[in-house]
Amino acid sequence: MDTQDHLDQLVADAESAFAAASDGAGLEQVKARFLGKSGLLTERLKGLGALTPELRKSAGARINRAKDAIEAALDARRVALREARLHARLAEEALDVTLPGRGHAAGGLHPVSRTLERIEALFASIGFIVADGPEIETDWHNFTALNTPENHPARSMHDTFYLEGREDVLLRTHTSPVQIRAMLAHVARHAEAQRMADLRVIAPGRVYRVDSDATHSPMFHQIEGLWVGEGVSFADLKGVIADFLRKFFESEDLQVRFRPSFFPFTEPSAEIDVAFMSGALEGSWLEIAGCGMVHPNVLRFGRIDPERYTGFAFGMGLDRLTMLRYGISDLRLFFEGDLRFLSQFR
Ligand code: 2U9
Repeated sequence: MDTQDHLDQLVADAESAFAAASDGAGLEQVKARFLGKSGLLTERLKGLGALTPELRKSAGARINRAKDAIEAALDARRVALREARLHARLAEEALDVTLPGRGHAAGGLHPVSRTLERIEALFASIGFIVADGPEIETDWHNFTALNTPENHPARSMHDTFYLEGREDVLLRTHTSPVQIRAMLAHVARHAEAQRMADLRVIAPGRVYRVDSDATHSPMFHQIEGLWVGEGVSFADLKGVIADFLRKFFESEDLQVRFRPSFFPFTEPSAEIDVAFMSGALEGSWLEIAGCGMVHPNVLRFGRIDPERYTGFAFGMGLDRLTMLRYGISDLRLFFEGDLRFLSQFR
């Protein structure tokens, strides 16, 4: 039978074979060579059967000690390999927590959006709802329902963008078609009622006209308002507008005047001017909006009885209001996306 030296040699061989294995899969292969079904140690155990009972006992004990030693060496190598893997991963994924942070590029609302939100909030506080509608409109909603005659210059190709090959579909030239849609929806909702509730809407949005220079852009922003109800008068219009403008410009002593004017959709109509009592623009009158009492024909197109109900409407250029509020002199700055300009409004 084997001497102790041979088993020691076997254990030593296993230890160095385990040490040579560089990963888990390799190690399991080496294990099979010693401890597998026909591994070197297993063969020794099988050989015990040929010995006498006394010899078998002591030889068996020695082989089992060798087996324990090999298994311990195997476990130690498994642990060592697992730790090496972990260290390699930690080194690979190391974070340098001392690096300076990237910081946050804080965005902000566009100045025209800020103006829009301010105006919406001011009108919401007196019961107006915000309405919107399509930017591609029908000729009926944009012109006909607004009492604009067939031969009106605004309808010409020089002023209005029509969709290619169509005469009845266009890019809206004002947000007024939104109020036409709002009137029709409002009337439908009150069809059963004895008396129609007041309709108060503001309609902000993009509008389009064939026009382009330092003070005109082919796309610009409007905000229009409409209040229809029983007994709504020009006095209400003046009060609402003057109140709004003083709040918007944060100037209680702002002067407001109404000059007679003409629009197809209102009668009478007026242009609204303001004069500041202090600041860079002090003393000069600036045109700021248009307004008027809704034309009876327009009410009829909205299915509202002009004998019973009256209304006022107004329209303002959002871009122009923004320029005045912030002291901006070139409209094109709004549409260039230059951060040196925009970041001043954060
Ligand atoms: C309905 C009835 C009437 C809206 C109105 C104006 C006068 C007006 C201009 C201001 C500057 C356009 O952007 S601008 O160039 N607007 O002067 N707008 S009354 O009247 C309406 C709207 C809808 C149903």
